[in-house]
Order: sequence, then C-alpha cells, then structure tokens
Amino acid sequence: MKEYKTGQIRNIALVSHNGAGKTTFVERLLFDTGVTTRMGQVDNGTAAMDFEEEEMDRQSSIAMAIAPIEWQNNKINLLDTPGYVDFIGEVNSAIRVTESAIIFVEAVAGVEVGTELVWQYAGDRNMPRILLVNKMDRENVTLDRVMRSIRENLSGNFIQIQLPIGEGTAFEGVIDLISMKARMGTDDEIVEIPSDLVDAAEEARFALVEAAAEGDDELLLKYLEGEELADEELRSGLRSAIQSGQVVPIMYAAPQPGIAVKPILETIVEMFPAPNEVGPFTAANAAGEETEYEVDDLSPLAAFIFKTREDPYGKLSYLRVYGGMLESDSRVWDTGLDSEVRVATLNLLRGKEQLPITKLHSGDIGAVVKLGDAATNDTLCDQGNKLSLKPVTQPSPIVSVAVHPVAQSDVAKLTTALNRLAAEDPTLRWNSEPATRETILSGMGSAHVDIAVKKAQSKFGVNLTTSIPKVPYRETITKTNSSEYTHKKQTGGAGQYARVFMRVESLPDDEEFQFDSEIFGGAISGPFVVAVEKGCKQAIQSGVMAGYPMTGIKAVVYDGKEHPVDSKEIAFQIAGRECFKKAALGADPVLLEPIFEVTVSVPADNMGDIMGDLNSRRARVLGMDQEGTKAIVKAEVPLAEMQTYSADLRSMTQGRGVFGMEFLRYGRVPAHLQESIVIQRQKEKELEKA
Ligand SMILES: Nc1nc2c(ncn2[C@@H]2O[C@H](COP(=O)(O)OP(=O)(O)O)[C@@H](O)[C@H]2O)c(=O)[nH]1
Ligand SMILES: [Mg+2]
Repeated sequence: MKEYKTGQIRNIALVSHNGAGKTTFVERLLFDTGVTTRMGQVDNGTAAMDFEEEEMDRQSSIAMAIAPIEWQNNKINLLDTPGYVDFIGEVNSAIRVTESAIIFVEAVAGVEVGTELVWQYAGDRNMPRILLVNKMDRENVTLDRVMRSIRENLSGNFIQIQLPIGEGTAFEGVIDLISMKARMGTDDEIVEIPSDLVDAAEEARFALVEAAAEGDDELLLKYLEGEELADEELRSGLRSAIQSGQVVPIMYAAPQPGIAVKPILETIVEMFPAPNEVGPFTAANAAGEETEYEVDDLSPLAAFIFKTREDPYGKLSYLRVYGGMLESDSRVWDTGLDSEVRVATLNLLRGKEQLPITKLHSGDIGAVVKLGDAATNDTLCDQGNKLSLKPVTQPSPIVSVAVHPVAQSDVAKLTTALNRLAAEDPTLRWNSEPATRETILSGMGSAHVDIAVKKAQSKFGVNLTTSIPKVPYRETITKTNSSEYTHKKQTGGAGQYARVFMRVESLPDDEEFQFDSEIFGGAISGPFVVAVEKGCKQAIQSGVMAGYPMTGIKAVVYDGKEHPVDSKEIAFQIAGRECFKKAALGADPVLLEPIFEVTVSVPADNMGDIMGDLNSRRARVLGMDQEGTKAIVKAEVPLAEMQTYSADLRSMTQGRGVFGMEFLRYGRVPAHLQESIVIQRQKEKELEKA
C-alpha cells in the first residue's frame, strides 16, 4: 500500500447496534476499491472483518477490526466494531483512537439500545458524526418511521444532506443536496433529480444552506443579507458545522447491493477532519506534567497501544501514532513497562491480514508483532523524551461467574490463560476471591463471559465450568469488647508461654484493620507485641461467625505476661490470634455484604416493573430521571441480589434496558438473612472437609 501522510488520513469508528450492517459496509468498500475480488459476506463466514473463529460461528462481530480504504489519494482507516453491548469495550477503544464516527441505524429497526449507547459514547467526545440510515433496500422500510425513531431517541441537530430516492425494495439511490444531482443504482450514475422529487429537494436544500451558514460567521452574515452561497461556501460552512459537532448529517445507503455507497466515501474525505485538524493531543512527561503537542511527524514520538490480540504468529499490538513517526526495525521506549522494546516489523492491518510497512506517520493506525511485554494502554516514545498518553477508561464489569477447571491438570494453566485473555480484552477482569476461594471472571454481559470461557479452551486448552459466584461476605464487630488469653504448653522439651489482654473496637467505614499497643512498663517486650499483631492479622483472614474475612476492627493489646524462658514469638502469635478471636466473638459480630451503585436505563414504559423488581432486590433507590423516552434509576443494591440481573433485565425489557454497576462499600446484612447465610456457609465448609 502507498504511504499516506497525516493530512491524507481519516480515522473513522463504525458503530451501531448489532446487525445494522457495519461489517457489510466495509466488505463492500474492500470489494469496490479492488482489494477483494469477491465481496465478503457476514452470513457465510467470508467477511474479512469477522475473522475470529467465534465471529464466523456467530456470523456477527465480537471484536474490533480495521480496514484501510484507499480513496482519491486519501486513506480511510475504518474501525469496524461489534454491536452487542457486551463488547462495548471495543467500541470505547475505537472511539478513543479515531477522530470521527459513522453511526449506523438499521432502516427497519430504527434506533435500538446499542444505537443509543454508541450515540452517547460518540456524543460524550463531541465527535464529528454521520448518521447513516442503512440497509435502505430491505422490505418494509418506512422512512417516516425510521426518522421518527431517530428524532425521538437521539438528541442532536440532524441535517439532511441527501434525500433517498425510493424506500425498501424501491430504493434506487440518493439526491445530493449540495450538487443537486441524483446518484443512482449500483453504478452510482449521476443524473438529474427525478421530477417528482425536485420540490422536496429544493425545500430540504433550504434547511441545509441555513445550517451550513451557521457553521461560519462570515457566511451567516452573507446568508442573512439574502445573498446566494456558492457550492464551495456551502461545503466549507457545512464542514465546520460537522467538525464542531454542531450538526450531524443524515445519509442513506444499501451497501449489500451497493447503492449510495460512494457518496459516503466522498463525505468522509470532504467533511471529516484529518488527524491534525482536531487540535493538539496531550501527553504527560516523566514528572507527570502535561503538555500539548501537534499531531505531526515533527512532534516527539507518542504512539498509543489501544488493543492487543493473540495471533497464531504471536502477540499483535494495535497502535495509533499521535506524535512523531514510528519506524520498523527501531527501538522505542514503552512508558507503561518503563523499558525499551523493539519494533521489528510494522504492519498495517486489514482484518487478520498484515501488510508490512516501513513507517507509520503521525495520525495513522497500525500494528506491531511481538512487541515484548508491551500491553494495551502503554505509550511508545523516545527514550530521551518519555511521554504517556491517557489510558482508555472502560466501564466496570456487570456480570461475573466463578470458573472451575475441569481437570486438576488445568489448574496450573488457569492463571496464564486468564491473564492472557484479560490482556486482550480490557473489559474482561478476573480475580481470586479469598473470602470464597473462588476464581471470578467478570465482563460486560453473559455472552462476553461465555466467549471468554470458550477462548480459554480454544486458545489456551483450559476447560472450564462456571457457576454463579458465591457472595464474598465479610464480618465485623459492632461494639467494644475485651478478653484475655493464655497460651501455655509445658510438656516435653522446651515450653511455650504467653499471656495477652486485648480490646477490640469498631473502626469507621472502609478501614480494614488497625493495631495498637498500650503496654506500659514492659509487661510484654517489643518483639512479642509485634508477634501479637501478627496473630491478629492471621485471625482477621477468617472471621468468627462463618469464616469470612473481618474488616473494620481495631485491636489494642493493653497488658500481658511473659515467661523468662518459655516465652517465644510463636507463643505470642498464637495467644494474640486466640485472644483476638475471643474478643471479636464477644463484640456482637455481624455479616457485611458488598453493596453496588446500580444505574439502570429503560424505556419509560418499563419504569413500574423495574422499580418493583428493584424493591424485591432490597434496593435503596437514590434517584430517578427522565432522558428523552428513557427512564434512569439509580439505586444501591446488594451484590447478592444482582447475580442474574443482566438476564433478568433483558427479559423484563425485551433487551431494551441497560445497566451499569460500580462497587460502593460493604453494608450490613439484615439480621433476618444473616442466620441462613451462616448455616449455608457451615454446610459448605463441612463439604469442603469431606
Ligand atoms: N438488505 C440488506 N441487508 C444487509 C445490508 N447490509 C448488511 N445486510 C445484512 O444484515 C445483516 C447484518 O450485517 P452485518 O454487516 O453483520 O452488521 P453489523 O453487525 O453492523 O456488522 C447480515 O445478514 C447482512 O447480510 C444491506 O445493505 N441490505
Ligand atoms: Mg459486524
């Protein structure tokens, strides 16, 4: 592929609800620009963009894929993203490294949950956008209906720059309202506007001229004085209105048969900014001071790793260059690793294909094979000018499962597999939960977690079963209590002796453990006080009610006794541990459970059901809000009640509800539930022993 400089590049995120036709759009462009000799099809697994095994099985994208499209001496990097909300992390990363976005709306379905979500993501960044009403050729397309759905569900200043010619199976092309010509059929024939549409086109152009004039003060003046705007002025006014996010143009297409696709390419090149046209980027130096730099080959090198993928030939790091130029066969500094890494071959990516190149100009996107230990969110720079770009912030996981290796021999491989899966996917997390001794895998939805479990097998040979995770309860005390304990062992050889007096007190929120000594006059000598503290720390690992870790406790040793010969550290450790347990048991212990802040967004019609359901989950509602046709509820909910919420919400709202959850704090388990949890836990422990 030819070398393209910063000003010739456009980076575009393709985003939408699942199935709106993003992948097919890319396949169409690859075919039309001569890259492929047969157009790839999602439905039979031949799409260049859906190359992962899982994607071919599901006939749908689950990961971001990139295609550079060469068009009129420009290169358009298209970042095709998955549409399921489970894979929103990929969308998030794509949006971070692109300047503009095309939001696809399926012409029959209209605005869907996923559309709203990506609209919000792109809107939060105020990205220049095109709203593409796609698959216009489908039977049952009614333009009125899809336009109503857009207006009702998406807030934005939409402007027609085209009018469709026909809808559904009669869709033939579009009218370009700037040139006032029709673009017809799969050959994109440029003809006069059909006579029955001339009036409508003129009326629509009126609104377009006004919107374009508003993009530029000088033009606005001219327009208000009643002067005609030349086409060129119209284009430049529109360009600045789109780039500032002031207006969002609506376009129409049917990429599968190939109708009205070229006008989209033209609009991308003409209206969307090159990477150096959106202002400087910000990077922090080694001291953490932030500086702005131009997106320019002459700026210091700053390349951001936004994705990592395990390829059969090794690890691939996807990166976007912000400043400077990245060259193959070079050494660069990785600020995330704080060490040098070697860039051996530099590639452009086209689906799974790698196209070797010698350099990547600022603003461009490519990939490096086997970049040492480099990870997603690292910045590559010059060793002499260490820079860090901000990592992508991803939403917190909302679905968790406990994973269990099927074979004992897989236990050892589990950690490696989970680490590598999580490295590939920043919204996938895992941890081992000491309170329940389970390995927990968490993600953005059940499909997301299921796929990770499948990949553990297909990529890393680890067979896993899953179960609903046990709730990681904790224990704490509710009053101050004192106790004493003597550890004495005087049989046989050397004896052991330690006597400890201890008081336990509640600590305020969030503090796990404190230890203090009020020993005066050397009743217990220094090293033995340290041993007592060690004993307490052992004791808090498994509490006194049901064996969950304890938190929120201060232990104060205030007296004790040593024996000149038999006192040893181990004796004081044991005495400290036992004294602590005894004191805690008498301090009215209670169970604590994790409480999450949950934000649910549902169609307003579902509000009643959602509130009733939340109440049955012991939720404390913090607030309600209305945004367009959506109702948004914020509530505090115990984790124990959220384990199946993802699936439950889907069925309550026919898939139209979304939610997020964020750990808030530990809260007290209501007294009436406590007993059964303790009994359940005791049963489990007996089973573990058996
Ligand atoms: N009628 C029609 N169907 C399309 C068009 N583009 C895509 N499709 C079909 O819509 C489905 C989803 O397409 P896909 O490209 O996977 O959507 P994505 O999830 O947004 O990537 C597939 O069955 C495609 O064949 C189109 O222009 N017209
Ligand atoms: Mg797709």
